[in-house]
Amino acid sequence: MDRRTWLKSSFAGSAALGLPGLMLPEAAAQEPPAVAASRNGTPPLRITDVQTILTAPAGIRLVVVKVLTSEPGLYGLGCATFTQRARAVETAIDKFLKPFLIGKDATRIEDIWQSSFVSSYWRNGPVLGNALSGVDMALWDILGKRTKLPVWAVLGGKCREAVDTYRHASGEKFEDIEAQVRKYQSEGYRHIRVQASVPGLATYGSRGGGAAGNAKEIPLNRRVDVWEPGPYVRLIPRLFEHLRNKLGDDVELLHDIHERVPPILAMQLVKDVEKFRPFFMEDPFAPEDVGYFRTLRQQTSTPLAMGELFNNPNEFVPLIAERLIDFIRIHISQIGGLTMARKVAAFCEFFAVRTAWHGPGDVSPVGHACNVHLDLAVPNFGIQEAREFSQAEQEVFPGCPELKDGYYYASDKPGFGIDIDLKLAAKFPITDDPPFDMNWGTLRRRDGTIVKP
Ligand code: GCO
Ligand code: MG
Repeated sequence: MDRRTWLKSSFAGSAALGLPGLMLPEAAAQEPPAVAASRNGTPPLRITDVQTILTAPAGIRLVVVKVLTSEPGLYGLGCATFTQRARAVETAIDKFLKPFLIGKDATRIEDIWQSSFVSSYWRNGPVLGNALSGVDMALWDILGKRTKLPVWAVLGGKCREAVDTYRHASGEKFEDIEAQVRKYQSEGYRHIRVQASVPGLATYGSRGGGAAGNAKEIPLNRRVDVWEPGPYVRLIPRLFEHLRNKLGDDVELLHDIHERVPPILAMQLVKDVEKFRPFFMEDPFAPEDVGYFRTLRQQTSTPLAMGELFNNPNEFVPLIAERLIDFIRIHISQIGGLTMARKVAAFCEFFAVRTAWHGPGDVSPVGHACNVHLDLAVPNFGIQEAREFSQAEQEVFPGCPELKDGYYYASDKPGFGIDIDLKLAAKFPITDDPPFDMNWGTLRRRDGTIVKP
């Protein structure tokens, strides 16, 4: 019996179950009156195209998706930015998701998420997660535009008027970092992430330091950035001490360990800075070492933030359910977009975990808009990583979230309130040579051992 006959036979009984005419995919045209009535005269909204836009107005490879519909002029935008593998995400969308989605009902956001998620059989992971996110966010943007509501209203309305943010201060000299913190305070920021570079070492989040094998004549893929954890974990507590002595307690200080040190040293560092009351210490461990959180939690009450590298629920559900972290730092497009992120936020609520979505330069302005709309609508909002959008970004993406006095403000326009100028976006093509920033995968100890970046 071929599949079609089997389907027909297995659904034949649906009437008996009171499911009037459960439609087979190709029977969509003959919608049962109930379904047609539910659209009260509005024609079915079909997906007519899925376009992938790669642009780099700030020199960072961004991937944005535009979903077009059967309603003239109605389209949505979504972020699918995995900057280290931009072309791979483009292929996943153009070659696989697009043919799977054309003609489908654009209002069925959850069903499209679930069916796209399993359409590759093997699922989760950064490439497929970002591809799905681009489409998913765009469908929420469309729903907002169609209902003439901002997405924060579609999600249940505002829990606050604006979104508190944090910015990055970094440098080699403590005085330089202190000066940056003071500058941000004068601009209204209350939360500042502080990163210091270790002289002679390539330190995360702070230029300076040094890299041995980086002479220009060495091919990019064979360059080496030298890193040693010891000097770093002994330096950061001194940085916090300096800043607390100079700035007092009124400023919230954050720090990103960026999973770069052996777990036991990360535990030492998190405990050593406890007396300086950091707002949170981020990514003490790599996703592969989350088992250490149970031990760390027993030994310190320093707030812990984790998650930008997560793209599988099995990575974050146990950490949240066991109350082993305090802030979830997920990069929303890595987990498939808004449909999944709003569930993560709701799940976190039951365990007093607050949101702190990933928000650096390799989240597109569309992704930032999505972050902000969700931040406004969830009760357990914690803080939002922010960045100032460059002039070029604001021109390519009219409607970027506004940043004022340390707060992000979302637009009241329908959808995410952000658009894209395709002509202008094309003026900032991404570079394919090299295909990604080769400062990932080049970090090594002095003895040449590779280090997680
Ligand atoms: C952060 C992150 C970023 C990442 C970057 C990777 O906390 O903002 O750690 O800086 O390293 O997004 O591409
Ligand atoms: Mg980080």
